[in-house]
Amino acid sequence: MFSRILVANRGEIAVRIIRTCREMGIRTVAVCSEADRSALHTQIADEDVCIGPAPSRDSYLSILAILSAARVTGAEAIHPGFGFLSENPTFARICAKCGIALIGPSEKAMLLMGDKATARQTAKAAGVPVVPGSEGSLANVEEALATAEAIGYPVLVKAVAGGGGRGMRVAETPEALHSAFPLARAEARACFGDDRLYLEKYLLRPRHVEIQVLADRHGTCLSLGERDCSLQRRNQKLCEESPSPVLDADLRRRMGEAAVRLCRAVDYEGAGTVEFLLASDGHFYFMEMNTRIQVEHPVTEMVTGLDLIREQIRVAAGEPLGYGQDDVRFEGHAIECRINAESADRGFLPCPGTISVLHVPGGPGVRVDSAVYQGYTVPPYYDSLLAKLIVHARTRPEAVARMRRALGEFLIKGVDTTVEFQLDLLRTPEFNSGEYDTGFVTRFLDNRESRSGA
Ligand code: MV4
Repeated sequence: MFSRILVANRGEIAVRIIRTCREMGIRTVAVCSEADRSALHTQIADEDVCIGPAPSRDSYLSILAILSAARVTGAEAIHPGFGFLSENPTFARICAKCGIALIGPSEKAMLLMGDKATARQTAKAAGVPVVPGSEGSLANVEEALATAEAIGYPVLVKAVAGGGGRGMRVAETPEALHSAFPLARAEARACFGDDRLYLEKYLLRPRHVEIQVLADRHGTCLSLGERDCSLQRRNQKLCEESPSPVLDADLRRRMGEAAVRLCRAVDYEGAGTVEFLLASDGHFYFMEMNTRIQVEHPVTEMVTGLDLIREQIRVAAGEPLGYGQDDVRFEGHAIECRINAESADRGFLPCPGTISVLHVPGGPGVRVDSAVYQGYTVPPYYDSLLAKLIVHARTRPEAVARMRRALGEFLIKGVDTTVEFQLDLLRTPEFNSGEYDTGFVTRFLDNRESRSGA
């Protein structure tokens, strides 16, 4: 097992990783930017190295600075968390060359899944259902029009280098596709430096249901069940839950088996997430795979009783998982609400500043993953996630009641937060019945604005 791990991240996920390392008796090295010298992750790690100025590109995204920090502190492994370098195949390759273990999948798996057109083809070849669409990337607008003609409108143009919804365009007609194609291409080139596009049939009001997978290098690959992440605003997840209110045991098994087939096809190692779109008729389709630990992983931890960071570290050190699919048991219901430093009534504008008062909820079945403390100043340079509030209870209605109670206890002063907005979402009939889809939050917000006369 590793004796020292460098955590190449900041905020709540860095704190989350350091906590597990401490329980495993592994020493931790935090890296921080000049803006994060008083951040919690910097303070609680065994050692810390300042790796550069506040902007991410000069610190948390600097491969050279991070590998230098690992070298000088003698770290044998790096945990990348999520975002930043976590899905960067170049970083994976350089870590391997330097003899430093990257806690995550291989460069090859990152390359195959990072290219969304290749990921689609790999899924299809592995017998995983994909949305009807193009084979690989589209050479030109004529090929897009021919593909759309074959599968029928509406269609969705997506960037091969995209993911998470960036650079997508819907077209209802050939005329619309004709004008959307060059716009999407320019956008993809500007955003990702890669203008390749692919096309899918646009599904109406699907749910976003993702499968957590875990694989070791000894041939064990397991599904840890699903998370329903349909409550999103502009591709930002707001609230996630497991189990999904709409999956039965049979659908769960079939989606889990499909996710495991894809992972086996790319020799996947570690924790990963296979995202599916679930149509209202019960058909599910592969969307993309995330080759990292995800923000919402605690939801799966609560229902399975596993520590996913611990499992990631064990697998990266070469240990076998030591249990099989039948040993994975799901208990109760878990919900996560993301609390951001944002003004919900100003279009979710980020709201950095100093937290003057902080009271964190507690009590039975309540977990808070956060890196803030009273007196902490939220810097303007990074994303605005302040805390993840996770509850676990025996049934969904009990979990919802527990989340309401816990949100009501949360006291954060000095910055605007999304606590009240989350309470409003939890009061809707759609959330309470579990009958919501990926369009629900936008419809809810549109209604709300028209009511308030905005
Ligand atoms: C789709 C779709 C409908 N049909 N693809 C948005 C995030 C990105 N990962 C893919 N997304 C979508 N892809 C097809 N063929 C609808 C969405 C979508 C969505 C997906 C998940 C969660 C929220 C969403 C909100 C709007 C659109």
